[in-house]
Amino acid sequence: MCATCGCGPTDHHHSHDHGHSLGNEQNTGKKIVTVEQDILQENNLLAQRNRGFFEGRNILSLNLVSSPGSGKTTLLERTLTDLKGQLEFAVIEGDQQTANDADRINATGTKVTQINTGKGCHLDAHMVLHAVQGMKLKPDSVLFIENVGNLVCPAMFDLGESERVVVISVTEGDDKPLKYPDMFHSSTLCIINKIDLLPYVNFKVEKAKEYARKINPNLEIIELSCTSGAGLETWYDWLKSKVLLPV
Ligand SMILES: Nc1nc2c(ncn2[C@@H]2O[C@H](COP(=O)(O)OP(=O)(O)O)[C@@H](O)[C@H]2O)c(=O)[nH]1
Ligand SMILES: [Mg+2]
Repeated sequence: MCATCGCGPTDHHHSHDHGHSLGNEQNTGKKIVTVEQDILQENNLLAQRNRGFFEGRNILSLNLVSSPGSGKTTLLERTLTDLKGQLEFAVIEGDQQTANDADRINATGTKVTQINTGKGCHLDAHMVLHAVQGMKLKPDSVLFIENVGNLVCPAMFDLGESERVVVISVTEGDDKPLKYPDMFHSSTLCIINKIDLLPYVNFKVEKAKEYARKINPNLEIIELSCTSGAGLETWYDWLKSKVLLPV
């Protein structure tokens, strides 16, 4: 059990090749600190295993985190379409229910695996390990992992990713970095999406950047719009620069 959100543990050790549906685990409320430490410790070990797998194959793995609806899947659809033939991609989609996002990714012709977390509000390293085992990922490729939409719990769960990318949209309010600091602290890049809507909302880009850098002075920030295409080239340049990094 995640002590922060009460979602289910990864009590899920049998080997299998089906998608995950976790939930209905008991919450007794006893020894909650110990339980959380144990779960995070186990998660961290598996995350290191994932990281070794990715590094050994020079796979750039990006964990996309955000609130629901900030535009993660749309950003992936644009990226996979615009960079088709330039980079090799695969995607893991995380949602509590449905394969809607996997269907959207599949329509771009990209290899995708959907994980359904049931009552769980985040992906964990164990789920990613299983997904990856069935995906036949190519070396020197890019793996996008779209996490469950939630700015809280995914921050605690290392998936073994190379980088964490937090996406916020201008309809969410510019103080999100201050309200959810763990997510911004643990990310390398912050994408501010939906800038086409700036004329209609009370979102101050400079304030959002100031708050984000107050939490994480090293955070890189890219403003873009998946709808208009503004700023996408900067995102693609960032992506390509990461892929070219030596292992
Ligand atoms: N106006 C505008 N809408 C966007 C933009 N990016 C995504 N959306 C819309 O935001 C909604 C949620 O997008 P989605 O990609 O499903 O978000 P996710 O839950 O983070 O994966 C959809 O209706 C998208 O069309 C953008 O740059 N501008
Ligand atoms: Mg999505």
